[in-house]
Amino acid sequence: MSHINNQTQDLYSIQLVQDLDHEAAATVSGGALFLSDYPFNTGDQLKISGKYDSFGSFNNKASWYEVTGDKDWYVYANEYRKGKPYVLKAGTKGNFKDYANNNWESAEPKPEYYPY
Ligand SMILES: [Ca+2]
Ligand SMILES: [Ca+2]
Repeated sequence: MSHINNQTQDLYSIQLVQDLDHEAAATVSGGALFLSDYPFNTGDQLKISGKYDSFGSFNNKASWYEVTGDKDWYVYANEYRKGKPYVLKAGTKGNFKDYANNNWESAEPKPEYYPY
């Protein structure tokens, strides 16, 4: 009985360590993508630090962005990162215009190797 309990605790510990590693890795390599509803970082804001299948109520709202950290980000005009990604370069910020304005619905840090 005590053997089973120990095993359960071990598995839990392992899971916890993996989660921490995951988060630490994302922080180091990904930075973050900041979005706001109105130009010049005004209105509702959304901070993204990993893969997003959908911005939810923030879909088709972003009119401004800032990329912190040293990784580029991909944003998509559809949910679930479908279609062609639009690249937001590391260290840049600005207002979205025309097609890019009020269109983004999902995002991810640019993968190391992308099949495009
Ligand atoms: Ca907007
Ligand atoms: Ca859209």
